[in-house]
Amino acid sequence: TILIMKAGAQSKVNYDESKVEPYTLPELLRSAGGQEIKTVKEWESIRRTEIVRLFEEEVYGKIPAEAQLKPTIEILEKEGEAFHGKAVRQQIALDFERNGQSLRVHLLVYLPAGQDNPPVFVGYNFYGNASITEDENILLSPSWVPNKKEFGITENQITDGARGQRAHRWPVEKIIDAGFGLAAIYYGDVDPDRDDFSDGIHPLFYEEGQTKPGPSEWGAISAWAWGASRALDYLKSEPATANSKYILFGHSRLGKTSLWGGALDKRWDLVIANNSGCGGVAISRRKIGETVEAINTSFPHWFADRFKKYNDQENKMPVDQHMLVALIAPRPVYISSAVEDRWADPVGEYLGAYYASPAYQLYGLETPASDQQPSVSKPIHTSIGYHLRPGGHDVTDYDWEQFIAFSRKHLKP
Ligand code: GTR
Repeated sequence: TILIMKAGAQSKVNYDESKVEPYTLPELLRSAGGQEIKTVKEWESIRRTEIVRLFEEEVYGKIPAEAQLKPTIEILEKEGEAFHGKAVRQQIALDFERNGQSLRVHLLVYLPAGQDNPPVFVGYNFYGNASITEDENILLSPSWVPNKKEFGITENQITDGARGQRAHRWPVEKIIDAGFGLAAIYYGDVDPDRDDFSDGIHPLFYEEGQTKPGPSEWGAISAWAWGASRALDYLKSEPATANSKYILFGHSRLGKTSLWGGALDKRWDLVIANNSGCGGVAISRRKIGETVEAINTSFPHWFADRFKKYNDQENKMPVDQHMLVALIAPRPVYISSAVEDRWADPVGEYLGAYYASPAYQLYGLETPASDQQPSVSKPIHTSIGYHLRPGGHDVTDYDWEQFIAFSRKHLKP
């Protein structure tokens, strides 16, 4: 947890299942005009489009159309040897320029040596690419980062002290051994995670005199979703990965990001959201753990401004988070929860996944059989996959074993 809850919001936290008030979810397969959605065609042409628009306008905020901007590419490292020759390391800078402003996004790519077009996990990290593994050759990003003494970060700058600090969340060598590539991006390169809209990608698209996005325009989560797609543009332009399958992975706020990114960009072949909680996969109407009001209070910059009107008004939302998962159909999606991560509402995370099933069923796909959350360490690997593991808010080897097995099963060539 990077930011601490502001006083007030925290006092109302409920963890008691028996205090969940009865709620009705917005209907997934009925259009705003009342039409029942019975076919893939109706889903894709009518309802899906409506739901994307609702999430854009009411929740995450719309990405400007001009943002499909092409960066200048600088190859910082072409072919580094990594993991005793098992992998090839590449480091790339994507330079975006507009309105006299510029933004540099660093991409770190590991590909299994000698393997053409491997499936690739693409994931954001919290403390810079150098934090994900001990590899000393990883370049340090100069972007703003929240201070963290234990990582040697005291002046909002990543230093050598951050190297390898998050290696336990990124079993890079195991990923390589399993035949997958990994592309890593520091999320603060795209938009520093603070309530400040003068930095990151947003200012490149301001009109004259504008200082922050409009009420229905992109917050930070939309910005991060956008950035992941720009990394994908690059990877798809490279012969070594042009025909790869792409898995968008994210933990926590970055799991919220992977779901929204996966919904917006159909080129993601598979989407994984770990411990994504409120604003991710958890059903907002349950109000267990983090609520809409709590998240909008602690992180006012994550969502569109308009999302704040649903503070303590979840029943007025035209969407709930199962509809976000449904937007990923028919592509496989994997949701993971942790028993002690109660702030993210593990039961609500399962239900968010489960209630997306009707969209997947339109495509004839297999979905979880029961609305009862599976027991601990009993993963489900249907088109909508899910597991609950012991422990707290984190990414563990067990999680990665499931991500890899699920991806193998569903991305067979
Ligand atoms: C918490 C926040 C969660 C989650 C988490 C994280 O403070 O309340 O929504 O995003 O941070 O990203 O680790």
